[in-house]
Amino acid sequence: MGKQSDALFQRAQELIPGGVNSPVRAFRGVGGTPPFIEQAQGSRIFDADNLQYIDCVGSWGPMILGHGHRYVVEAVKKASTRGFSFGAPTAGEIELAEMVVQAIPSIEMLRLVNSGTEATMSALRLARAATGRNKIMKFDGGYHGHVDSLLVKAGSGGATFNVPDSAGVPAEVTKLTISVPYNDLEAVRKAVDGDLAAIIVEPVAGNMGCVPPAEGFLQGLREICDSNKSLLIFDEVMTGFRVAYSGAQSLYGVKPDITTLGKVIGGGMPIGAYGASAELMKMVSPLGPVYQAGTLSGNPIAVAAGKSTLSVLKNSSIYADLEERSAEFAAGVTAAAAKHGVPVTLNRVGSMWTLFFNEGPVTDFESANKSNREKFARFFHLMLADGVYLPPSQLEAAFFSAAHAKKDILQLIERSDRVLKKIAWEFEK
Ligand code: HOZ
Repeated sequence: MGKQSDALFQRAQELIPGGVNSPVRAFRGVGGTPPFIEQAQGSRIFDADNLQYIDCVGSWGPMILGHGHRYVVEAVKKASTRGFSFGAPTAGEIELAEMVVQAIPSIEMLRLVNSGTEATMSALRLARAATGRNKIMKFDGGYHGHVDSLLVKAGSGGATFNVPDSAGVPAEVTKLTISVPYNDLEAVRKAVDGDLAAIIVEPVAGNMGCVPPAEGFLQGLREICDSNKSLLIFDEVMTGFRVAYSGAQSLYGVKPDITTLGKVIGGGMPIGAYGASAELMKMVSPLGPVYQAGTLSGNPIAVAAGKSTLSVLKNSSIYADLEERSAEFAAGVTAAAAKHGVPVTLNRVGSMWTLFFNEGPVTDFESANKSNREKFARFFHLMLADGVYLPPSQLEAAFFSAAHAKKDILQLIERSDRVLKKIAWEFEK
């Protein structure tokens, strides 16, 4: 990287594990030194050496409007002049809750928390309390934050660094977690039993790279949960207000019992939420016996960023535009790969996508892991050198924003074409 980033990374490694506050950022999935980011605007990020990149990470999902959207910046400025945190209720929390409830019919009530991890952890607690059961089912390569009981065959960083089951989690906890292959209803049916409280699923997997649900998969999960009297939890931290305003549940027409949210609903500020029917949510303290709390929950600045982001997204043509541009990108890159004879699979749902370096189809963790990681790393670094910032792991999703103009997409296709030509020359001859 540039001199400044290199120096900062050296300093950071003395003080912070791996020099980063979230493992994948350390670039260990691709090698090399991460650029230290100084600022961002629209579709671009700028590092400490003033190098500019087209940003395809978007802070891992939240920045659907692009960086520094005028309206969101104004809302945050205004909120911050009123106070950073009160630890007391505010009108903004009701307004954000109303926006979520209006957008997502399966949610009648919700609780705001500070991260996706808190949201999924709380959703599991609620599901266990509501059913009086103990077991949880998840999917191989599915990642729902660093909740103890969900770090079993987990995707994202764990899978990137080959530690899908974290140390420090008691076996007594993980023995209550069943993990089966994504998109495999037969495996789900075989593993279900009378002690299963809930199935938690990313309705579009985003932490083994982007892997869409097979036709009928989510409907099948709904039916299995209904007949087994288990709850269905959609982890929409990534997909909520991303693949559609009303989330993946509206896109695929399946209603979960509990939904977790994060990322976009905070517009880039730390936030999370879990929501469900009023009947279920009334089990949460102080109304019911499920305890969950947080000093910074409903933080007024995060709420202001979230509200302004959702109000720009609502009734806009943003989702149609994102679909059009993302489809153009996918077609351009796939054509370039075919032209140069590089086998790839580009998985995409709306503005969420991953380029895998194998023939595919990529439908689950096993097929995602068949991607040639060496080629991915080379692709990543050549793109980075050409001013494109991609997720530094094969097992993560990339994101476009409303600020990615047609011009950006054309540049991305052109740069991918150039890079794929080199990859073909280096690997395929
Ligand atoms: N595990 C996160 C995305 N799946 C990455 C978070 C981060 O590094 O910011």
